Amino acid sequence: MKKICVFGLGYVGLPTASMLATHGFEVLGVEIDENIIERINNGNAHIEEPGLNTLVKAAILSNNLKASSKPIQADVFIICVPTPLDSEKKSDLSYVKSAAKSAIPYLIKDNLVILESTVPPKTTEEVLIPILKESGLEIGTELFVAYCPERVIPGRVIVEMVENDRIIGGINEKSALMAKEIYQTFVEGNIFLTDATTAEFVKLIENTYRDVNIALANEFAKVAEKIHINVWNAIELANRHPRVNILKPGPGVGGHCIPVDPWFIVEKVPQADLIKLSRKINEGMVQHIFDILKETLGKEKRNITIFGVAYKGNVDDTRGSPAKRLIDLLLTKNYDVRVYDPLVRKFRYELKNLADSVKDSECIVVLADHDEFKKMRLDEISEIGKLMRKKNILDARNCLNHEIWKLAGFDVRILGNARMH
Ligand code: SAJ
Repeated sequence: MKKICVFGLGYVGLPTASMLATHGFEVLGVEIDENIIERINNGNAHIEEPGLNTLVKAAILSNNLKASSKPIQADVFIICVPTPLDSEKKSDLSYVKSAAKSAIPYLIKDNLVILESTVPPKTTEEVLIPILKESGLEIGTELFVAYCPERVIPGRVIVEMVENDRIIGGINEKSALMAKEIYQTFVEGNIFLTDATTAEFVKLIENTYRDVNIALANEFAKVAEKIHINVWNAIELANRHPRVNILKPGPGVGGHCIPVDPWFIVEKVPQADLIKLSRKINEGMVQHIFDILKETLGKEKRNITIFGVAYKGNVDDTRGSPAKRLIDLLLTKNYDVRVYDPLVRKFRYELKNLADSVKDSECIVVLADHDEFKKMRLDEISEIGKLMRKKNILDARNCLNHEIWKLAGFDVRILGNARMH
């Protein structure tokens, strides 16, 4: 049975290690956090993801998955560690470098090293390979290297890890073919082979494409407010065109990928102006939401309630959430802010229950389109209204049933719909 060593047991590494361990490989997951190591060895996932806990349990019970702080000799080494942005919007590759360095003593002839982490173009060639050369093995003939990005969407990781097409970039054809042999044991989508730099670039342009199109939707929303139309109706009608798919305006772009990946292109090619401008537009939506609030409530000290601090609807993840920056801004401008999110368990600001979050509030701002908000009934909304000092609501996701909020006596405002503010 082939042995695989997976560096990083996070959002990508843990599902990948567990999937491989239940598809014929003996897998060792290398993790720096001792608590995570212990939880996984007890068969428990530390990440909320549908189906992941079952997969981890099966992998552990099969004895083909173990978590540890140290690597072992193996046939394949897969690096799935985080690549965050630093304060200058540059990629922090320190985790990739330390994972590669920790593998050096264990590398032997005919090993394969696969990088999955999202990285700037040319990282495999210019950063990873120079480190791997310290093994003394001849790259491309004795040691094989590939880049294989994931494209799973949080909330559907297990399904998409199997169903999505996969791109594999080898530093040579043999490396790509060796990597394909590993992924085709569980990937039911098509597997496409290319070179490492192209594969790195493919991952970045997928997410950058999304960021630029979200920026376009946000720009349409701001234009619509100026010309007094409802951007949501306009987008719905425009998307009836067979070749148009305009995305949704919102309070900004969160998550640990979309707001990050475009900067990896700009880092390599600073002339990428449209990519930079799109980031600026998306980051600027927090200020735009604040401006609508200020215009609605006036400047004096006001009580605001935030509904939803997750980075998007129906997830419990707050990484990169625009809610953090809006709350920071409101607090610096002397607003009182209370936060309610039915899914989020930990957040930098105190999370209140529903009643306490709206008590004496003058405006609710919906930032995440959780189903719970969409399904609120008239009687619940009326109860909320009774607790508030003023019945205003700003729907930055256009996700509510506005008619029943108006029935309950609320002034309803919607991002991108000037008629509603
Ligand atoms: N958003 C909008 N308007 C939209 C779509 C999204 O404002 O029309 C916002 C969301 O509210 C959220 C942010 O953008 O704050 C990102 O959400 P998302 O659903 O677009 O992306 P993620 O981060 O959950 O997952 C993305 C996916 N990439 C693409 O759809 C191209 C996923 O396939 C990637 O694997 C993932 O990034 C990743 O890990 O790279």
